[in-house]
Amino acid sequence: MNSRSIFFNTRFLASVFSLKDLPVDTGLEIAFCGRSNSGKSSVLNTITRNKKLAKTSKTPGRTRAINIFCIDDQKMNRIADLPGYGFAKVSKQTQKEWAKLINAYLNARQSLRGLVIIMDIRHSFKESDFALIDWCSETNTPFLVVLNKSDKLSNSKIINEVEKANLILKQMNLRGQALAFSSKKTTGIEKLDEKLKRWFDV
Ligand SMILES: Nc1nc2c(ncn2[C@@H]2O[C@H](COP(=O)(O)OP(=O)(O)O)[C@@H](O)[C@H]2O)c(=O)[nH]1
Ligand SMILES: [Mg+2]
Repeated sequence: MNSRSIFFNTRFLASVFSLKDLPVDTGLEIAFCGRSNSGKSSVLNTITRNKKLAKTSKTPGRTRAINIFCIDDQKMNRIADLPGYGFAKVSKQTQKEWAKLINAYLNARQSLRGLVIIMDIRHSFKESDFALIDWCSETNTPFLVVLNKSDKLSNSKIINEVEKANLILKQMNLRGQALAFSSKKTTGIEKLDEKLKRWFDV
């Protein structure tokens, strides 16, 4: 791990339930999105090396807000932890409201630099993940697929899943790539760190 990581001073900025409450739309923002329980908050905590930064939960569907974190006070570079989608146990109405908030965020946010789409490596590319990938494709927004919880699989299965994922993206004619990650073991942290730095242009 690079000791000069730009993410070490990341701090919580705001938790918003509506777009009008978002911090000012300048600088650059990278959104962490994915299905509920895929490990969005854990990946964020791993990349910032701060286990207490974003709340993680064993119970899916807990995060209803968009949580914004500031990684750089001067440039106002930020990470947005979006609510998880696709959690069956909340009401259809609540799911609709979350989807609406995520959609509105994606379409409104001028400072959005790229999407980190987090999936459980064992259950990747669900319909809701494809909806995000399609949105990235239509809007020409860079994205990265993070196949999290790789510690749950053997090395050969990990390689298999990454290859499968990259093939899916290639067949869709997309520039996005997939990488294996484990918040638990910090596998893949260098690659993710490098990608995010490039997006933030630092
Ligand atoms: N084994 C394993 N568990 C993980 C990993 N990342 C997250 N988890 C667990 O998955 C659950 C959901 O994580 P969380 O970060 O809250 O997911 P979110 O809902 O997408 O923000 C928690 O119980 C985490 O401890 C990982 O890389 N490996
Ligand atoms: Mg979360």
